[in-house]
Amino acid sequence: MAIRALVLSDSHLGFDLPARPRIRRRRRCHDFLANYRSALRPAVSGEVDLVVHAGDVFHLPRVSRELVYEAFEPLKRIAGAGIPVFVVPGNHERSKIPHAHLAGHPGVHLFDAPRTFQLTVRGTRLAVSGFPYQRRDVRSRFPTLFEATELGSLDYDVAILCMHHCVEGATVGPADYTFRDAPDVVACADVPPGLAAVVSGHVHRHQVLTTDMSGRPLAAPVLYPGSIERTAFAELGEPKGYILLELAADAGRSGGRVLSWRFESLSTRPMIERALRVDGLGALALERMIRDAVSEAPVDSVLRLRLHGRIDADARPALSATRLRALAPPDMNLDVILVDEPRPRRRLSRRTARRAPRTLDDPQGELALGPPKPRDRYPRA
Ligand SMILES: [Mn+2]
Repeated sequence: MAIRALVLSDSHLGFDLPARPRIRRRRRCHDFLANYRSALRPAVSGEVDLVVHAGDVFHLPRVSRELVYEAFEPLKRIAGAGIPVFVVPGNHERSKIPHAHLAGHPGVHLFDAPRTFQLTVRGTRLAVSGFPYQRRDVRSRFPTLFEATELGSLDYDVAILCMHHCVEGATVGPADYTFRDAPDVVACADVPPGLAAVVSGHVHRHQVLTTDMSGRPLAAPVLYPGSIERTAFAELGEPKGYILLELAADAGRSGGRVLSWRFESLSTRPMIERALRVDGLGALALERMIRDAVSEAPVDSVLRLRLHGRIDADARPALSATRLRALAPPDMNLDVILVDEPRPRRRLSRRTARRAPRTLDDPQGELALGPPKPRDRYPRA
């Protein structure tokens, strides 16, 4: 009988959730929490046999105890109902779940180090292996990390590997950037035999890899559920959701196999990016242009306006955080990028990057928590 797994990743809880907000506006943190709860619904209602969270539970390594409690409360409830939960610490939590004692439950298993958890599900011996995100050189270290899970020395019918890494051939971004042979990318040839599947977070676009770059089949499929909401405009247009997976033992294949998988999509905020030419516009004309763009977007959208051209000094006040806030409906997240300005002054937006300078006429200095600058080469995975 098939084993049913729910796999989600990159919930980025705490995205746009400042500890002490100075300004009241719609925060995107609620979008992430809502989709997190929706993604777990099939587990809460007992439709699956296990749950894997493949990393980046949180958006930042330092989060409040309240948020950790909020994240793990449904996982502990699911585990308490007899459905084991497995969690991979990702790069955003720096390979370690914060306040991990709040995650403590005999049915919630953390990959705090390379290891394998063994259990029997419907008479099938299941091995769930995994390791936390490796910051340095996962490409050369992968074989050693996998060996350290000790899966190779165990008896099992079905095995899966849980991790938080790019695998060669995975794609992201508007230009379909493809991960190839960088030190932070796992080589296809290293995907080991003896597994039904690899499930991974980190890549925010949902995808399933079954072959290497030259079309040869992988030893096991690599499944990415992708992030549960869009963390960046690079994810614009991508469906967001989670994966339901059916696994079974197979006499002819060590580690069993994937019987079926299904991507379940979640509802997301409309995300829109628009380019506007603003050369030589006065304050009034600029404000009208922004107002028109705002009124054409759905009231609950995440809207980014990319302004091209030189902006005159007397038009600049129209771009202040206060003015922009006043223009946007309360449920909209509006962001303005000055494309032709030098970098440090580009982002004058409502969602200001953490270390960015204060916005023009915002005396209190809105310093909302933007996404951290990840060390990863490409993009905010
Ligand atoms: Mn991520």
